[in-house]
Parts: sequence; C-alpha cells; structure tokens
Amino acid sequence: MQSILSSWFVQGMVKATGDMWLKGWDERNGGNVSLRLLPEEVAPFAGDFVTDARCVELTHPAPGLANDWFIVTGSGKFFRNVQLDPADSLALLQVDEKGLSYKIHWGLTNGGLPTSELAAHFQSHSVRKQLTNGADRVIMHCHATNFMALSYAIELDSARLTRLLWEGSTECLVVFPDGVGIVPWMVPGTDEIGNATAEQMASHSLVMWPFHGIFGAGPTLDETFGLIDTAEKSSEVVVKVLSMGGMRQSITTEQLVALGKRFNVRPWQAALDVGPACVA
Ligand code: 2HA
Ligand code: ZN
Repeated sequence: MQSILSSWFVQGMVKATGDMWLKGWDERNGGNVSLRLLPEEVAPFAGDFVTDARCVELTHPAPGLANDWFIVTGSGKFFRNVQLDPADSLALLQVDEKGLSYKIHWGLTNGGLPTSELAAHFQSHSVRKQLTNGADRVIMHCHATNFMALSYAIELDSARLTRLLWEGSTECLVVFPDGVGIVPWMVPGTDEIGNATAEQMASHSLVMWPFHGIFGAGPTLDETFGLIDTAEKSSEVVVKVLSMGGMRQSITTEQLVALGKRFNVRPWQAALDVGPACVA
C-alpha cells in the first residue's frame, strides 16, 4: 500500500511550504497552510493513521465544516523543516459531525497542535467553501515581505490598495478581480482576527493583516500560492516605484476595464471607482 508520505496532499504541502520558505515569506515558524480533503482522498491511507487519535475542542464552532478532513501545518513548526520531516510538521485531522472538535489522525509525531491560526483558517474555510460551492479548499497565510511593507506606507483602504496592486502589474486584475480586503491590526491567533478575516473572505480571495502578512484562499495549493505570489510581485514593483519617487504613469481605468473584458473577469467596481493610484 502507498504510504501517506507519498500522497499528493502530503507532497503538495511539502512543496508549498518549501516554496514559501524559499520566497522568504516564512521566517522561523511564520506562516500556516490548510488544505481541505475529501473522505475518498484520505481513505486509501487509513492504514497509516494512529489508533489513539487525539481529540481537540475547537475554540469557535464550525458547523459548515462538519466531518471535513484537513491537512494543516503544525503550530511552531518551521516551513524550512517540513520537507525534512513532514510527519512531524503536518497534521491530518477530521472535524466531528457537529463542528465542535477535531481528531488528529496522522502527523505531529512529536506532539503539539495544529497551527495557532486554526480559527482564521477554519472560519475562512467555512466562508469560502459556501461561497464557491466547495471549489475553494486552501487557506494560506504568510509574511510576504513587500506586501507587508506596503501596509506601513499606504492608506489602509481596501479599494485603494486593490487599485494600487492592479496598477503594479498587468496580470493582477485578472488574478484577483475581487480585490484585497483589509482587517485592522489585531492580535494574531485569536477568534476575533479569525472572524474579521473570514468576513473579508466573503468578498475577497486575499486579505491583508497590516504589519503582519497576508491570507489567501483558492481551489488548490498551486493556485493559492500563485495568488499570493502575484500580489507579492506587484507589491515589490510598487515598493520599488515608491522608493524611486512614485509613479509618473500607470495603467489607466479604461485599460483596467479592457483587461477585465478580454479575460472575462468582473473587476471589483469600488477599486475602479476609486480612481488612479498614479498621482504624478
Ligand atoms: O504561525 O504566522 O500568524 C505563525 C504565524 C502566526
Ligand atoms: Zn503570521
């Protein structure tokens, strides 16, 4: 029988966390990733499950995720080390039939708990799962450097931030037409920041945590990594442009509208209405 270590989902988590480490987005134990799995995807690996699965109460009920399976990064684990020992760094868990607790069936071989941001992940999963009819299965958090840097220098307004990033790179409007939400600075690892993040996830696939990092949602690990990578690339361009003294010219509103038409996406109207980021 195939070992769970060679399953697509463990290998996918290894690749995603390794790539994120190499990007410089996940110093020390920074960042966390969760991937929702279907029972039939997990079932072939039941032979690798522990016989004494630990049960942990959720701090916030998640009835929308009842019976769902997840593979998540562990609290305090370093992304650079996931590839060395995935069984110690990751956890495979199933939420109970009421959404009040979960059981850890595999992983965390040296003990410990799932990511400290589980509340934000589960609350965001609940929202995205419903919104996308089950298509979105990944929530990803990291400390994307240039995106974080922007949070110190720009007005913390979702429509303006979105417009700035759309202008920072032509592909952005196509990759995140729904724009970027922002929560106020809040203490991480709490139900409160989880609620606030999930609320933004109802209308945006990306959420800024000012002075901390980014949350992204998507259907696959690759898509969600790509989503964050695209926002971070644009942030890097914008950081360079602002450091050079600001924009002299940029993509116009008409051009943004044309992009949306060509690529069949509907850009967030508020970010079109807010006007050009370029104030030469
Ligand atoms: O897990 O990134 O936000 C470390 C973090 C917390
Ligand atoms: Zn963080």
